[in-house]
Amino acid sequence: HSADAQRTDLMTITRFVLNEQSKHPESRGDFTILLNHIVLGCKFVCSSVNKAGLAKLIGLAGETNIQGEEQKKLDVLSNEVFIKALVSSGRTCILVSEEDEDAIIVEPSKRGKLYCVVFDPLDGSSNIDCGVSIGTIFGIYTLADVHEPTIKDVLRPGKKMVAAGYCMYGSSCTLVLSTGAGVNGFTLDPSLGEFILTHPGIKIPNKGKIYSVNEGNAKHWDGPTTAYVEKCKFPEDGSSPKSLRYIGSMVADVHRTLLYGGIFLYPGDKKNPNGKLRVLYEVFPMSFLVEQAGGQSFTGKERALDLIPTKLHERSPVFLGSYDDVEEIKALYAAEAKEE
Ligand code: P6P
Repeated sequence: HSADAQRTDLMTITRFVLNEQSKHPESRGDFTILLNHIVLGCKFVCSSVNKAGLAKLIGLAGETNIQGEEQKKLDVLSNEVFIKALVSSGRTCILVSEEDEDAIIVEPSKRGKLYCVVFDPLDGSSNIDCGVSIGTIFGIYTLADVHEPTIKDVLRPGKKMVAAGYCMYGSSCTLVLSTGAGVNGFTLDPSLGEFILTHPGIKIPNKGKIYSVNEGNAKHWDGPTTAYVEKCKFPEDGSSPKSLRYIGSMVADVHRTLLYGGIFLYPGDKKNPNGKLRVLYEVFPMSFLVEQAGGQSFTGKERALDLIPTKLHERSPVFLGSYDDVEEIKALYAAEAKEE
């Protein structure tokens, strides 16, 4: 009987968010409308990414298609789709995209009073051609009051975000979302065109057996990162070494970390003291999700969500994942700071 109940009681992301909304009687449904437009963008990108391989085969991607139009690169296409979806929601006032140097101030007639959205429309897009999972990452701030939006409305610490999420385009299309009350995962059922709740209440294990870092940068790492990775490989307490899993696509590496536990590191190094990952639309949203799932995220100096960005595309080192694993690397950075 329970299996039948499961099959007929489909919890779609729309129903889920409406249920959340009903807990806030004062809410006018603006967030639900915004989220529905983000979901629409994810569905479109999912279908385009899945066709990309095929498009390449039939000579569409990158060359002129049968109408003689230049086929857009997927990351450019995804960016346009999300900007159009977010603007047409009528609930946004300022957007920041990894693909656009400057913030996008929504024109007044289409401006909503409430939300600022920062996003990477297709993170890891260099992995498309070899079929590695890629994803969209987004974070949402609200404006305190109605005013002419400026980038000051998005240069705020990640802890001020009201929601964050990612959509991973892989063997299945999975959207993981937090609105500040835990983390939930939804999988797209293409036959319904709906995201169905498949991972309710994601909790990251307190300690994991996996570390995830690009070992190819080891030559340039600082002392604490070098010491930590050494401990993962040659533990002194007789425990077994951790496994290394590194996909090189942040959404895939973070999704695995959330579900299986462990630690994901993109440290700074001598070449790039701030590492590679962007604060607003990679570090903040992923840190928000990991904290909501019971883990933590650290920059090498402070809690990642406390960081106050000064530039839209600023980078930061990040160490995120299982609470106890991140504690260990925090202790190594604290010890180094004490010596200085
Ligand atoms: P590296 C993908 O290009 C990306 O922005 C993230 O998705 C990923 O975590 C990182 O860069 C991989 O960087 O230097 O290890 O190839």
